[in-house]
Amino acid sequence: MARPLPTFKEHALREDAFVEGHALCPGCMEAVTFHEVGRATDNGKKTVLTLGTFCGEVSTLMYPNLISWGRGPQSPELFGKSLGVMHNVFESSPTIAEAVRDVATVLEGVGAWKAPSPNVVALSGDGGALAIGLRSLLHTIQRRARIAIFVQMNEVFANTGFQFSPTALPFADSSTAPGGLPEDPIDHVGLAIAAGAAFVAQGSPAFAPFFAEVAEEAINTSNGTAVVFVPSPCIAGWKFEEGLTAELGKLASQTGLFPCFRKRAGEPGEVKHVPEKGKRPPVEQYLVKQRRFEHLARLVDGEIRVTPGREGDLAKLQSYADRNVERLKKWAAF
Ligand SMILES: Cc1ncc(C[n+]2csc(CCOP(=O)(O)OP(=O)(O)O)c2C)c(N)n1
Ligand code: SF4
Repeated sequence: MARPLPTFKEHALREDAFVEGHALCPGCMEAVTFHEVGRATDNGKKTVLTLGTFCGEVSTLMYPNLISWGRGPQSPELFGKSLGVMHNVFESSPTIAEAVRDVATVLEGVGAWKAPSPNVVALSGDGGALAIGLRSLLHTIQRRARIAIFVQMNEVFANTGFQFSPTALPFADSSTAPGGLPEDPIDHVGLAIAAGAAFVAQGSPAFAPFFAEVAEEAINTSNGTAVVFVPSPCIAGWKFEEGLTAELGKLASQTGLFPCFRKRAGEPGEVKHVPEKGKRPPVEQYLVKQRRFEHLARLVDGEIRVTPGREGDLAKLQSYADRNVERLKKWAAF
């Protein structure tokens, strides 16, 4: 990295780039993520965002009536505060970001770009990055493109009707896989590391200092691709009560289903915010707060009631959480 990373306080005092008016659902984690990413890009460099089609795009760019990105009207001398947004097709956010970086590199090479090298940031959903766009993601990483990618992990194709995504937890209900599928989700962290990413992280803005560090480190990665997977509670698709977004963000890590993780290539990584086995909250504590799992277990008078006959499926989910933590520890040591 070119310079020391800012402290959490310095990060928090930076100017945001995600502004009022967006139409994300109240309680959507993506809004919190975008504020943090916005602050991390306020570092004196022009920022170019590429947005695939996902909730974070369709709900923030309704041109010409609504544009929720930018740092307000700035004078031309404040080039380092400016932010350009490129909307691209569903699966191509990393590829378009890579092209932006290539153009910037050529302009710098011929002396036509005299400002500091820009921040180039790709945003997409998990369907865009890990289902239809997996090729785009992995090849951009493999080419060591100097961009940062933030993937919103809501485990469904939300904006088109909550269809199944390969990141979905076993037995999570979706519109195209009612009751969910029994298979483990795709190993997204492992795929990004195996493809050669310079920095890979998973983290929820519910762990604010951790997420700020990870966002800053990703934006400031200059020797390859940085990929950050952001577990993103989706109030409309997961069907939880208002006010639970941060709690679900924390439980996702603490149960071992989506632990906080970070690793720089060639250095030991860390798995964080997940207690040792035996001290972790059982997965049903997380599941009963979401109606997408109500066929497995639900809360009755404050007590967890497992649906008769589904005990084995719950055990499978618990086994996945435990194996997931062990697998991430292995990737951390890779
Ligand atoms: C090639 C292609 N196939 C399908 C679509 C329709 N489409 C647009 S966004 C989307 C789902 C996006 O899912 P995800 O990336 O997970 O983002 P989310 O909606 O959950 O935020 C689909 C299927 C498309 N735009 N282009
Ligand atoms: S549908 Fe889900 S991901 Fe989309 S804006 Fe609403 S809460 Fe966010």
